[in-house]
Amino acid sequence: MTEKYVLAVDLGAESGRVMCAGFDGQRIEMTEVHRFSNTPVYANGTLYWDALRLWHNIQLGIRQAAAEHEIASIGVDSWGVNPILLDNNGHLLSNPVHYRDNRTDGAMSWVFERMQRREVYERTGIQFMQMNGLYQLASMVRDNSSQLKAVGTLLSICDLFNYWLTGTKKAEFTMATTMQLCDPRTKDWDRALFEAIGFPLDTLVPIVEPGEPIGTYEGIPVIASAGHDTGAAVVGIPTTTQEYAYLSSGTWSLLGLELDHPVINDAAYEANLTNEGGYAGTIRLLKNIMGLWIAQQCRNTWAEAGRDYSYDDLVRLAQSATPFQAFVDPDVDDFFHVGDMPEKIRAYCRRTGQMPPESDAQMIRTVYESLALKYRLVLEHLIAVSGQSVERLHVIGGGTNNALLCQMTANAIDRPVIAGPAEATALGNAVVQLIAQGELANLAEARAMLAESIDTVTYEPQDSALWIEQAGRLSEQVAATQQ
Ligand code: ADP
Ligand code: LRH
Repeated sequence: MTEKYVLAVDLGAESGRVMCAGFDGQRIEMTEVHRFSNTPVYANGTLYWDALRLWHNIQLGIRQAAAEHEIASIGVDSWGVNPILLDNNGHLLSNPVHYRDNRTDGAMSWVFERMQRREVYERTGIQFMQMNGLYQLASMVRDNSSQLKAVGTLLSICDLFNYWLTGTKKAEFTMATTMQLCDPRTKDWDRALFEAIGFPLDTLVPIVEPGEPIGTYEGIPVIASAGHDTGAAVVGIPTTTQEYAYLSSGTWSLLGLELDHPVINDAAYEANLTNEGGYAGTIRLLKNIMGLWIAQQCRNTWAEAGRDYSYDDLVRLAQSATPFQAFVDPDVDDFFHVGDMPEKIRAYCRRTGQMPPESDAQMIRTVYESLALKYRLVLEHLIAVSGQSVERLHVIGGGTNNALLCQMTANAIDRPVIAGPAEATALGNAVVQLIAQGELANLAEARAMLAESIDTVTYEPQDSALWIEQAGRLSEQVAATQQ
C-alpha cells in the first residue's frame, strides 16, 4: 500500500518541530523534518514569544517536507493558554506576550472581584493558574491597554498559525478551553465571563472541533488538529487498555485521566483540577504541575555560570547524588517566573527548614525526586475525585528520555510506568488528520495502531514503601507552605 504523508507542526514551549508522519494503512512512522528552539525575548520589560521566527521556521519545515513527499495535509498544535489579538484588518496588534510575563500578577483577584472564584470554576472547570488566557485578557482591561481600542479578533497561538497558513480565522476547541473562557459542556465561549471582565464579545470567532478543515496552504489542506499540544499528546498514547493515567512530560507535567464528561464539583475545585476539552468528546481531568521547566531553568542558570550541561549530563549528575536530602513543592509561585532557579530552590529549602542542596548534582536530584513525589500526591487526588482506578501510568513527551525520572515516578506511584513515545504530541496531531481523512476509523483504532507502531519502555516500581514515606513528608511540607 502506498504511504500517506501528513505534517504535524508541533510548537512546545522549549522547541518547535515540523514532523512528517508516513502511514501505510497499518503502521505510522515519524520523521523529524525541522526542529527549532522557541526562545522567548524580553523587550522593554515585557517577555514575548517570538511569533515571527516561529512562523519563519514553520514555513521552512513545510517547504522541506513538501520537497520530499506529496503532503496530504498539515495540522498545527501549540502550547496552551496564550491569547492573541488581531486588529480589524487581521494584523497582529502585538507580538504575543509570554504566559510567564508578570502582567498577570494580581489579575486573578481582580477577576474574582467581578465574578466569584467558585463561579468561574463552575462555568469553566479549569484549574486556576495566573497564566490562563482569562487573566491575560483581564490584565489588559485592568491596565487600560491601548490595544483594546483597536482589537478585532481573539485567537490562540495555534489559531494564529492556522490563520497565517490559510487566511481563515477559527478558534480550535481543545485550545479554546485552556484559556478558561469556555464552557466544556456547551463547547462554546462563556460570554458571561467576557462580560464580567469587560472584554469585547465581538472579538470571538466560531469554535471548530479538531478534525475540521480550515483551508489550504500552497494547495495543501490544513486541518484543525487537536490544537492544544497536551490534547494532541493524549491522542498519541499508544494503548489498547483502560484504567491508566497519563503524564505528558515536557516543559510542564500534565498528569491526568481521560474521561467522557467533565468533573466540576467541590472536590475537583478543592483539588484545583482542570477539565480540558479533548479530541472526540473526551475531557482531560488533569493537574498542571510545574514540570521540567524547573530543570530547564537550573540548566540555563548553570550555563550562564559556564557549566554547560546537556540533559543527559543532568540525569547522570542526579544519579550520582544522595537520595532524599531535600524536597520542594514544584508548584509554588516562585518557580513559575524566569530566573535563577537554583537560588529559588535554596531559598525554599531555607524557608522550610531543610538543608539547601549545595552541588549541582544534589540540586537536580532534588528537582527530579520532588517531581516524582508530587506526581504521587496528584495521582491520589485524581483517583479520589474521579473514582477511577489506575493500574499504570503512560508517560509521553520529552521527559520519557529521562530514565531516572521515569523510574523514580514508577517507585513513587507504586505502579508500572510505560514510557513513550517522546513525540506523542506530533503523533497525536498526525492521527487526528488521518482520522479526518478516513485513513483510521476512530481514536481507539488509532491508539491500537500506535501501540503496534511504537516502542515503549516499562519501568516496574522499586522500593515503593520508602517513596511513599517520602511522599508523606512532601505532603506535610506542601500543607505547611500553603498555610
Ligand atoms: P515541550 O514540548 O514543552 O517543548 P518536550 O516534550 O520537547 O517539551 O520535552 C522537553 C524536555 O524533555 C526537556 O526540557 C528535558 O527535560 C527532557 N529531555 C529531552 N531530552 C532529554 C534527554 N536526552 N535526557 C533527559 N531529559 C531529556
Ligand atoms: C504544555 C501546555 C500545558 C499548558 C501550558 C501553557 O505545553 O500546553 O498544557 O497548560 O503548556
